[in-house]
Amino acid sequence: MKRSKYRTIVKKLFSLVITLNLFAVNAQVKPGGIQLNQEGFYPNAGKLAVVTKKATGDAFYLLSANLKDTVYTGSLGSPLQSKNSSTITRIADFSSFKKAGKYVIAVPGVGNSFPFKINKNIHNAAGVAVLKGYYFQRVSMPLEQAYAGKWSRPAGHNDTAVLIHASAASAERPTGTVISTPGGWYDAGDYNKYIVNSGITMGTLLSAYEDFPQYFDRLNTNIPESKNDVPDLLDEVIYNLRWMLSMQDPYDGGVYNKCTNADFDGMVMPGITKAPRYAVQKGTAATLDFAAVTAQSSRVLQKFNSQFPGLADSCFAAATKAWEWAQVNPAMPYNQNMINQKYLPKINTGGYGDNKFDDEIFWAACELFATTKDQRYLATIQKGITAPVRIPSWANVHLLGLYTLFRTSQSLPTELLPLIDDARNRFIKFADELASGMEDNAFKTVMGKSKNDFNWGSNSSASNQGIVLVNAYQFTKNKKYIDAALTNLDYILGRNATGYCFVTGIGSRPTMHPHHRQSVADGIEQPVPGLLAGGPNPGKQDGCKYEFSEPETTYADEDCSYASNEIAINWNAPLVYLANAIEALQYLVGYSK
Ligand code: 9MR
Ligand code: 9MR
Repeated sequence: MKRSKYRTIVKKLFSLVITLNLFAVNAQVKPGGIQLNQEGFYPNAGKLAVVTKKATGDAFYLLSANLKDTVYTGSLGSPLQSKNSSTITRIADFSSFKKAGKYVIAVPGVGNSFPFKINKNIHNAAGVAVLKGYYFQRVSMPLEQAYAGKWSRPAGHNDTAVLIHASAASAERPTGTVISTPGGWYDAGDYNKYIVNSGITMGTLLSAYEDFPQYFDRLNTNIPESKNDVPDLLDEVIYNLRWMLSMQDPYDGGVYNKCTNADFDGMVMPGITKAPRYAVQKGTAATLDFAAVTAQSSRVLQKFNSQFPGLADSCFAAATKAWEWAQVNPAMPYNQNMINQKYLPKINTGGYGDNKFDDEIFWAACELFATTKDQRYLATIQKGITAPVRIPSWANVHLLGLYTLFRTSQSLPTELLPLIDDARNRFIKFADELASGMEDNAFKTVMGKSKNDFNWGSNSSASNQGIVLVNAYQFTKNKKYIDAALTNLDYILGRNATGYCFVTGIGSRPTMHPHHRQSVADGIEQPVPGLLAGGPNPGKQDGCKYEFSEPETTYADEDCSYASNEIAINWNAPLVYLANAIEALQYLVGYSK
C-alpha cells in the first residue's frame, strides 16, 4: 500500500473514531437516565431523583456542580417496575441533604444528572414564567420587546369586525352582523378564542388569587400593566375578561361559544392570515361558565373599584343576565357536527362540545351566591353539592364551585354549612386517595398512580391533582398533603418517564417544539417561554410519529404533535396555581427558612 493512501485511511479512521466519540458524548447528554425536578428543591423538602437506566452498583453520589466534591453518598432503592410503561426505576433519595447550592447526581453506570439547585424560592422562576405565558397569548396588542424580549411581535387578530355566524343569528343580530370582540388570549397553539375553555382557565386563576392574595399582590411578571397598583395576575385576567364580556349578546344575555376562523390557520405568525372571524352559536355551557367567571370577577374586583371604575358592576350585571338566559335555555349543547349540517361556512376548529350542564350550573350558582348571597341560587347549590368530587377539566367544573363554597363558607348562611362540611369531608377523602399509594408508583409521584391519568392534556390533570392537595393541606394543616402536591410539581418539571421538563424555557431539558403556531413560525430557536405542554397521551390522535407508545411515555417533542405537545390556557392555569401556591407556602410548611 502506498504511504499516502495508508495515511488517508488512518485519517479517515481517526475522524470516524472522533465522530463515534461525539455520538457517545451526545448520547450521554441527551436523555440521561436520571430524572428529577430540573429546577431543584427546597432545602427542607423531599428530594428524589429517579434512575431509569441500569446502574452498575447500589451507590449514588451528590456532587458539587463542578463535579469536584462529593457532598453526599446514598444507596439506590430496590428496582421498581412502573405500571405505566416498561420502565424500571430505582430511587435516589437525598432528602436529608439540606445545604443550599448547585449540584449534580452521579450514578455509576448511568452517568450524571443535569445540574440543579437546592434553595429557597426554588419555584419562583417557574411560577412567574407560567403566569407570564398568558401575556404571550394576548391576541390584539403588540408584544413589545420590553416585556416580550426576543419574542416581541405585532398584534395578532384585532377582532373588531367579527361576523355573526348563521348558527348564532337572532332577530337583532342576523347572519353577517358585524360585532367587535377584541383582545383575550389565544386558546392554545391555535388562534381561536373559546368561551368554555376560558371559563375553567379564568376560574382557576381567580381562585389562585382568592386563595393567596398577599402572595400575588407582590408577584411581578413584567407586563405592560406591572406599574399600576393592581396585581399582575389580575391585570392579566382582566385582559381576557374584557374579551369575554364582549362575547355576550346584549339583547338576550346568551354567550357565543367562540370567536373563530372557519378552519385552523396554517403554522404562521398570528394575524398574518386575514380569514374571516365568526361568533358561533350560543350555548348553555358557555353561558354558565361565563356567568361563573363574571360573578367571581365581580367579587374579586370590588377591591379595585377605583382602578377599574364600574368593572365589577358590569361583571355582576353580565353574570345575572347570563344566568337568566340559561334558565330559559338550560340544555343547549354545542354540537359542531350538527351545526355543520345546517349552516355555512362549516366550522372546523375546536369544539369544546359539552352536553352535561349539571356541573356548569352548579359552579355558576356557587359564584353568584358567594358574590350576592341571593337566595335564588340556593336550590341549585343544594342539588349539585352532593355530586362526587372529580379533578376539574374544561368539561367538568363542579369542583370549582366547591372550592368557592369552601373558601367563602364563613360568609354563607348557616343552613348551608352542614352540606358544605359534608362536601369538605368527601373532598378530604378524595385527597387522601390521591396522597396514598405513591409507594407503588415507580416515580413516587401522585401523577401516574393510575393509567387513566394519561390523556389529552395530562399535565393539567397532574397540576389539578396538586391543587386538590394544596387545598387539603389548607383545611387540615397536615403536611402529607403538601408533600404529595410537591411530587406532582416535581413530575411536571422533570421527574417523569420522558425526562422532559414540560414547561418551555424552564429546566435543562424543556419542551422545545410545542404545537404552538408562533413558536413554529417565528424563526427563533427557543419556543415562546412559560407554556406547559399537554404531556403524555397514549391516544396519539394527531397521527404523528412517537418514539414510545406506553401510557406515560407517549410524548413527542415535535410540533406535529397536538395530542401530546400542544399548549393551552386551561393547562397553564392549574400550574400557575400549583407552582405559586407552593412558593407561597414554603415557609409556613417548613420547606424554607
Ligand atoms: O392546530 C390544531 C390544534 O390547535 C388542535 O388542538 C387540533 C385538534 O383539534 O387540531 C390542530 O389542527 C390540525 C387539524 O385538526 C388537522 N389538520 C392539521 C392541523 C394542524 O396541524
Ligand atoms: O383539550 C381538548 C381535549 O380535551 C380534547 O380531547 C381535544 C379534541 O377535541 O381538544 C382539546 O382542545 C383543543 C381545542 O379543541 C382547540 N384548541 C387547542 C386545544 C388543546 O389541544
